[in-house]
Amino acid sequence: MTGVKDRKREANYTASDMNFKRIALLPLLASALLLAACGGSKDAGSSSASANPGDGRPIEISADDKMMFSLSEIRAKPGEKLSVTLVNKGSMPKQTMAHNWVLLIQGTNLTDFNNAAAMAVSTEYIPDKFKDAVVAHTRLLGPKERDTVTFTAPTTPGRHLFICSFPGHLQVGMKGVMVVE
Ligand SMILES: [Cu+2]
Repeated sequence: MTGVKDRKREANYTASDMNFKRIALLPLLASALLLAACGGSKDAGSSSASANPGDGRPIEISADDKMMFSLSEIRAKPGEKLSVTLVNKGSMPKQTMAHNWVLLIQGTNLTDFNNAAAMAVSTEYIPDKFKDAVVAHTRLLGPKERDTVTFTAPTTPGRHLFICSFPGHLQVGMKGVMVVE
């Protein structure tokens, strides 16, 4: 008699256990589907980036006519090899609205650099005089253009500023920081 009772109890347990599992699995399944969907779009992104390759850790930053970088902070390991891609998603003509991405060494006087950059039209606003202050920079990009620069992150831990050196853009906040740690 007791054996039957125990078996019944056991059956009840497994039934409720299965119900619980089914309920618990639902959100898991949903998130797995979401993950798969995100993974798919990520793959599409990286395959389009491979048209403009770089063998460092890929980092994509976009900018548009609102004069803001999509990333204000990039984290990197000292001396890490990085491939930074800048994408200009804007539509205004290059003469009035172009962007670049310029990473500066620590301690660069931003005002001095930016003033010199504004005069350096023939070198796409990268001033010769401050060449040593530039860790890496992309080309100057007009609408719908993109460029990748591959370089070694600074070996000195700390905060390293990056800017757009097109005249006037730093002043409205087109800058960010690479945190090396
Ligand atoms: Cu800009």
